[in-house]
Amino acid sequence: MSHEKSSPSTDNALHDHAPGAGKTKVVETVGAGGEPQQHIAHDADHSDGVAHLTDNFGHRISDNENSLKAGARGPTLLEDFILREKIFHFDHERIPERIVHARGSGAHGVFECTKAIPELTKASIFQHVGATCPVFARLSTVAGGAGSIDTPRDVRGFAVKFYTDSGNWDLVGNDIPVFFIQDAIKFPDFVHSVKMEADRGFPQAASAHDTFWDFVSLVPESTHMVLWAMSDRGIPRSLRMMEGFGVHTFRFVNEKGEGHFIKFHWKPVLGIESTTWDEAVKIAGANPDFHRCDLFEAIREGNFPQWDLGVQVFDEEWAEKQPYDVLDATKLIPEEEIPVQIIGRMTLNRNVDNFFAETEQVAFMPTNVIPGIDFTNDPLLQGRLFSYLDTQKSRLGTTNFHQIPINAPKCPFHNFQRDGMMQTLVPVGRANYEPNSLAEAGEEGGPRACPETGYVTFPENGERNDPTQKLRIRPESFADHYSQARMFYRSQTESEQAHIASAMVFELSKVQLEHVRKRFLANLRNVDESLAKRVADGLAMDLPAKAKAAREPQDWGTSDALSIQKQAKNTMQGRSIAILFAEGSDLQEINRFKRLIESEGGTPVLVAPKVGGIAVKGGTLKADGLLAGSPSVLFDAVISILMPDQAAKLAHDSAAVQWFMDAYSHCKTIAHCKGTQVILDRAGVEKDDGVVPLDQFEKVGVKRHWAREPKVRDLA
Ligand code: HDE
Repeated sequence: MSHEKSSPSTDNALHDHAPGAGKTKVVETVGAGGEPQQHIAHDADHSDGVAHLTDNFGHRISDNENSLKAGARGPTLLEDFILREKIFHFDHERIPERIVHARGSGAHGVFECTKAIPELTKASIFQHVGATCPVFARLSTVAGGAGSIDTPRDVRGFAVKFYTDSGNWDLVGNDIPVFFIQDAIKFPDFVHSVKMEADRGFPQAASAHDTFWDFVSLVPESTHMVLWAMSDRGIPRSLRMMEGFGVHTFRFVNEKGEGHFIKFHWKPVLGIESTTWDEAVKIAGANPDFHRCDLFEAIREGNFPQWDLGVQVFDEEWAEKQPYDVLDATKLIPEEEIPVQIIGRMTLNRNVDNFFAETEQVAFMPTNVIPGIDFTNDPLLQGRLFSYLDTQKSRLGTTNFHQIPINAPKCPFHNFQRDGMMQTLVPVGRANYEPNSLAEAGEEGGPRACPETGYVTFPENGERNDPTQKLRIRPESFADHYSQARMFYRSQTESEQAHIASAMVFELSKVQLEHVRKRFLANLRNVDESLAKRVADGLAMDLPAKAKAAREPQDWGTSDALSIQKQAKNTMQGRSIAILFAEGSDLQEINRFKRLIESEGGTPVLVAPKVGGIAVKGGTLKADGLLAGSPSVLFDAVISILMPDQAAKLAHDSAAVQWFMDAYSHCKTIAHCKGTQVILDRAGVEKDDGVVPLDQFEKVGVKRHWAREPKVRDLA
């Protein structure tokens, strides 16, 4: 892709103006013509080596402590433009939060093509192995507001903006491969039902309430996704350990104009990991920003999270033979049927400099596609193609949101769009329309359409369809709402199935409308009778009659790719492991474990009853976290190195006892010295494959010991 010369129509005069002519921090972004541009990020004036505080128009401020008053004790004057500008700007700091996905964390990174696929797509980024482009990813929860907790039971958004040399490509997906509804027209209803209830304004960031379950029980197509949300996928351990999915069927188009259907997948290099529900709830109290901190700190420490991008590729002929419709976003394509081929890798390697400017103002749009990637007729996707552009205008306030650095493409862009609020480009000349012949008079004529390289829509968007009819109907091929939900449930391990049942019991126990619970149970019988029975028993309810299914569900077998536990990785990589110590603990031993964890790519965290510096055998040691403030839910495994007298003391400290009790009941590895036994006894921790002496830690590793679960939780 050639970098064209900047057209006068989009010349950006921003770069040489900055408040106070300051020279503080220079941020490089991309100009309208694709050329790098420098913006001065701070409003400080460094011209004589000192940072001078100024107002937004460059006037130096003499006093930032006192407003201007008529007399020392008199009224504040309206003429105090410094005070008024400061308060005025502050009053308008907030913009409307996203109606969904308001809570999110973002990071910059790079995408690299690892397999060239020109036979499938002409997308520039997939033409050569080793081709790279910058990316920005925003990972989010869906239902809660911007300040809500990171670990509710919820779907997670997985949005990636690829700044390619042929324009921005936004892959705006989720961590679950299917969706609640089939048609965009139901989205406002669905979202209203899951957000806090309209009259009372609660619950925040939770699906465990009447209106959500009322909606999903009335809309059987949501059942498949409800199972995913109630599974451990709904409570991820870390944003770095989630899968991502494009959800819809998209289309690749190659140079010859041939199309292939595709599904996008992101596979985390660290493996998939979730929490238990009890753990998620406790993390919310211990650190409501758990996921945001985890992502930020991992990147700051140089432990860059990575995901492989994969595609499932199939053609229309294959699609026709399936017992479901590939245009139906409530269905997935089992990986056993169409394997996922890995074509690239994303590495997030740079934290944002400013949360608001980047993570808050980033505007994702599924309409951002590049030549070689196209949509399909999925009616959910088609609705999204309108919604995202529209929402940015209300969130960011102007049609010129594409000029905000995080949203601007990093390749040239030229057109005749003009003016609008907050216009920061300064186009020169008269050419603001086309066609024009101004060039013939020696004037700048502006850009022209490019038939050879421009975006061409794939012509056959009428799959199994008669485009001459206007109909408001749901195709018959979308009618099976239960078979894949059944396949999902039956693909889970015993303990994962128990988690789904418990999650449903918990959520439905919060539903006060009895008929809603019954209706959901009646639907659930179509998924799996034993699951429905289990949930009914958990609620002490009788099973209602089975709901009539629009189409009788079928047994479609199982798929291991749907289970987290079946794919679990036993690794310290990216995991954080607590080392508990106290007075007299052996420094050498502590350091040995620290080194081991670090060499395996994990993060050791020292936890002690006091943080400032404790006398240990061999020196003084500071802790990273206070025992009472660092519950074991924050770690993936725990190690305890305590002298018997200190252990005896801690055995009477509920924080210490709870620390081990939780690590045990959350099925984590506990490696401990002999002295610790007295606390373990009080915490009810019994020996098993994961409760081991210190010297076995390396062998056992950092994984969950699910076989322990029936001992610590009623899985009935
Ligand atoms: Fe979204 N969605 N969505 N969505 N969505 C938004 O756009 C919408 C859907 C997803 O980190 C909004 O900028 C409609 C599916 C993510 O900034 C809004 C429909 C999937 C994000 C919107 C859907 C998603 C959003 C709110 C049904 C997975 C966060 C703010 C037709 C494939 C992006 C915004 C970020 C955000 C509309 C369904 C993923 C209102 C109408 C399916 C990851 O435009």
